[in-house]
Amino acid sequence: MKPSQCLEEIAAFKSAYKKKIEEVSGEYLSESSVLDQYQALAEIVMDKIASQWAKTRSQYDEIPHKRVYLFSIEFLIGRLLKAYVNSLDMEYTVKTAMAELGLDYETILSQETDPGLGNGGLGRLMACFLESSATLGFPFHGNGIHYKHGLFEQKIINGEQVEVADNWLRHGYPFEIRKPNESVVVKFYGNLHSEKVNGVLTFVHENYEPILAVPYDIPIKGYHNNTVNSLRLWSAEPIEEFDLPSFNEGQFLDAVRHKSEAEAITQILYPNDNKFDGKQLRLKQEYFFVCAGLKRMITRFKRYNNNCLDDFAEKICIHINDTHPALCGPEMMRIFMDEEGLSWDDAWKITVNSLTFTNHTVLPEALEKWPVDMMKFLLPRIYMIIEEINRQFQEDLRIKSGLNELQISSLSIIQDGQVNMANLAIICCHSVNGVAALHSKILKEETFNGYYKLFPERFRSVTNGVTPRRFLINSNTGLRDLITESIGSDWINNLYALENLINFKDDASFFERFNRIKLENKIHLSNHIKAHNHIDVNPESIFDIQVKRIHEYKRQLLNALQILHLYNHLKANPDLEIVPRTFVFAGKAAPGYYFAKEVIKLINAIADLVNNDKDIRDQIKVVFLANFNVSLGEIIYPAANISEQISTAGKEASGTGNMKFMMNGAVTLGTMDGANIEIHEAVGDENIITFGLSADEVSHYQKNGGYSSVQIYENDDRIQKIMHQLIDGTFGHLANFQSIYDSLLLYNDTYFVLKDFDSYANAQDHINKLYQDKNKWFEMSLCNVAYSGLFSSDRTILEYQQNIWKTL
Ligand code: GP0
Repeated sequence: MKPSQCLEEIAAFKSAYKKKIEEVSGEYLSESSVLDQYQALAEIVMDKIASQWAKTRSQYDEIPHKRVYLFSIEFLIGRLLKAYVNSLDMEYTVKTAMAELGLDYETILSQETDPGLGNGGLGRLMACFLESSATLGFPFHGNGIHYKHGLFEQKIINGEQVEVADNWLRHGYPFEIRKPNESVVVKFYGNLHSEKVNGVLTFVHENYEPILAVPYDIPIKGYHNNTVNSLRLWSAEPIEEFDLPSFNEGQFLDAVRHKSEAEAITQILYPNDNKFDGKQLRLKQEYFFVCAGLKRMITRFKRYNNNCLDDFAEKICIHINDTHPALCGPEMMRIFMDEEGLSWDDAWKITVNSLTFTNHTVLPEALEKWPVDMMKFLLPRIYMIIEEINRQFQEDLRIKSGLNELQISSLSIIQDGQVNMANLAIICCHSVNGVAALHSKILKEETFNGYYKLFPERFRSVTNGVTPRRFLINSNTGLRDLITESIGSDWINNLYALENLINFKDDASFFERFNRIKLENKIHLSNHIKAHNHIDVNPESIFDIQVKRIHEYKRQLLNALQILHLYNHLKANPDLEIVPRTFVFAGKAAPGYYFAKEVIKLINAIADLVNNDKDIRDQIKVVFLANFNVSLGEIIYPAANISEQISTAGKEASGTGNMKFMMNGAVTLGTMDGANIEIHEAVGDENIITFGLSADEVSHYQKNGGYSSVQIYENDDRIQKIMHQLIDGTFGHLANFQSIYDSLLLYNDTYFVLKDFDSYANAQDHINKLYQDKNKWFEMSLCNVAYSGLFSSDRTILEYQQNIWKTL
């Protein structure tokens, strides 16, 4: 753009913005609040997006590419305003205009709520998929739930997690459009009766409870292109505001009850990560968005395909994100048979040929199993179809597989009075994939081995990825500009081009700038820490960071115990000099997860001990940042030197935080688990620090009754000392970590914390040495950025397109 054009654009923006402020607030700019200023900017941006949105929709309709619908119970989209501005290529205009108007752009952006419509990795991955697909210009739409309250807000009070209800819709949400005319009725409970219609046995659902599903659409804008896809979130409402008959009878409370029971379905996101919690309301949520999403999509498909469903599976792919939307299988069967009049066999062909499924965990406690009685009561027709799918599947096995009855029943969808949702998903989908190479291997060899032997061709692997637009380009502008100045801008749409950065590994001025950018990002995080935790940290220290959900298998405990040991070591050796370290933690624990909450408490107790001990001379600092969410992540990832990825091997399906850190130049300290293995392969042994048991070793111990943690304890003074400190009043007479002590020694340390302790402590020691060599560390950090190309979700989406959705 010519400078004169640029000036014109800025002037035009300024006058449009001033006008918009008046529209949204009825005040002049000078009188407006920051919230008004945010609202006005959001509306201007939405106006720009709306026209591209309409255009994308009509182009998709004209040229009917195969489209993919992604069903997920979580979409953790993060704040959108900055992402929209940058994807519209308006960053310069908006920033300059704001500055000229005397406004602070960052403050305006911070007015936006961060919608917490997901728990962690799984929901965030879906948001990355949406962004990458739009950037690739590919028709891909999300279907999920419009939770009134997203994931709780975490406060840390007296060192403990306190949950506060989230209210992301408090000031309204400018990026969604309610579409009441596209509402759908979803039916729960009731009973079935069968009748012959034209000689065909049909099932009629009676006495059900109807609930209205109302969609809200959020635009998903591609980066620097004209594609705008949609994320459709369904909200539950009563069919009529008040149940008139009861109202007229004067039973006011009954009438209101109906309304609140309907709305309850989409009131709140269940706050569990990697854990199944079999509440009936959750099952209602699962069916609710599956039914509404499919119904709308099939209606639309018929409209554009002369009412004919024949080539549905050639034109549509429905992707099931984990098993939460696995009722897509039976629900499609129901719609095709009961509403569209197809035969079982025709309906089944279309169903299986259009459905694909991703598994995200092998933890047994996370696998969904619904009690048959609950499902039958809530969804009588769906349960009946599941029974029939299962009957036919088993019948088929008897004829074709040569398996015995015991083997056949081990593959049943219904077992011990429960519906096994993973089994349902595998049987209803033509593709099943894991999210990293090791994870997919475990699925084939262990978790789903029986099915793998039956349908080897269904099983695939696609390693996760993250969008570089959100996690590097928009959140680490210093590094972004340095990269673009060094290698041009191709990398933004082809992350593999980052490899060209290797040419700068001996370039002194690049070295200097690269380090300065990291330091600036660390200062930025230090300011956040100061403002929120009132702790002074040294930006020159090593920033060693573990941010993710708090979970035993992720082993925040291992990190905490190692810090306690390091503290003991410094106390015992008062003259010892180490490279100063700042250990940063953040992450939420499920409200009912006692142990995880104890770990948070322990981390904060260690922080108090260490940060306030003069003997430590500020050589180490420990910080627990409250309320980890996407926005906080955007401040944290660019500031990290060390990325802690220390799960018990075999337990973390992939991890995606590991990729976000890597892109920003942090060096992984990790176990050989999930995508860490692929990061290791990409950067080479030199540029990652690995430690601990392998997945095979863990699995070997597990099959042989575990290992003896007591034996390790008895032979290691360091471990004896820290174990005692958990219960001897070190953290004050009120803080006693008996449950942690017991889990490690009495209950034999299920997650191999003590087993890996020595190897982890050595790795930490090694880092202390490595970091002192500034050139070496720079090279390691640079290699991590340079080889992060593989971990772009653009690559992930292309693989799904090629191998799974067959849309290329
Ligand atoms: C997996 F089963 N994940 C689940 C779940 O309930 N929640 C969730 O976030 C995560 C995995 O733990 C993961 O390893 C993975 O990368 C992510 O799903 C996306 O595949 C954490 O990063």
